[in-house]
Amino acid sequence: MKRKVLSAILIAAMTLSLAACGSKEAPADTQAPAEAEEPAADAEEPADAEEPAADAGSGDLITVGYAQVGAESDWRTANTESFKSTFTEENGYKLIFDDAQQKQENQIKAIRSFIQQEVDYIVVAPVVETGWETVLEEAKEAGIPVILSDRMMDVSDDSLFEAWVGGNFVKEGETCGDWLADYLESQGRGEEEINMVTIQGTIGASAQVGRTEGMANKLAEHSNWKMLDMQSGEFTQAKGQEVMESFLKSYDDIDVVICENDNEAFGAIDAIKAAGKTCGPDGDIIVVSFDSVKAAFESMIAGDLNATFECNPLHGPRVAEIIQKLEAGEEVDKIQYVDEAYFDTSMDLEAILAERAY
Ligand code: GYE
Repeated sequence: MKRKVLSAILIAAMTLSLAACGSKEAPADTQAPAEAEEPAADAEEPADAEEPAADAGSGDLITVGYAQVGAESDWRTANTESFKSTFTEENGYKLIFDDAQQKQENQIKAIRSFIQQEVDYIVVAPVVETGWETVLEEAKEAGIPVILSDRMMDVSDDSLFEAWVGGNFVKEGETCGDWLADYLESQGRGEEEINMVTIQGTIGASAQVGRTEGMANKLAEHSNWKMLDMQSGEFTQAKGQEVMESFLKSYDDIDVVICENDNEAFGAIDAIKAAGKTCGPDGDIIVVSFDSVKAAFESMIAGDLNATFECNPLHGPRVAEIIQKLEAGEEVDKIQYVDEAYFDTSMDLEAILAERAY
């Protein structure tokens, strides 16, 4: 069925190719078959980014290709949901969603497919920071604006993207270090030798690089803090558990475990309990993490997690605002940080959880 629709589009496109060539605003009648045949729910379905080339333009709809990292965490699920609920046909968009399963090569393929489909905008949440120049040049040559969201890209020419919106990961790491200093002080442990381990995120991802760096800045301020080990838990619960199991085998005096996202902390907590140890405010090991998803509040309420440093995933409306400004020919701020807070067990967590959007 879908193939037939594509053939129809291709035939229509070929007939009108001279008129439509190179134009993002193809004549409305070229798009009519696609509009009529494609159910509205299509925008919600993960479209296959590998489909053969066809102009993805949809009449008056703005077509947006989103190259998503994967589905590795609660944060990511909330982020995907934010895009799917924002970029709807009702709101004037056609979303082509691609899940790269945490692999950069898949994201590069998805971006190339978006270029082939002549989308109006490409949005990327890059898995890692480096290695994007070539594919971004290709998008630029095709005249398709690229917007980065969530994680950053490290590119020498910043005209390769229009704007970036996301969390300030270094600041998140520093907030974590400051919180830890205050907490230890409040426990009368300000001068004690403190042994720490870190379960890092995906190595080379901005969220990993920034949080590790922010925490390292604070570590340098406390000569009694010792970082015993750091290993990647790939931002997943399963890997977080695995890494914590191995840390517990190697070190018998861990005071603090820093998890670079909440899901890794859930895995670490399981590993700590399985090893017969305790954690949280009344336990042997202090556990802190990043994101502040709903399940992290439940974990704090259960007495397992000590604190979580917020990272807001609701970037759909923020990216839509950037697109609307670009459509109107307005200037957009190149780098847009989102304000973020933190939460710990001294707060009224039940009340905060009741109001929490993710
Ligand atoms: O912390 C983690 C997710 O890039 C900020 O990616 C994001 C991170 C987030 O897998 O849970």
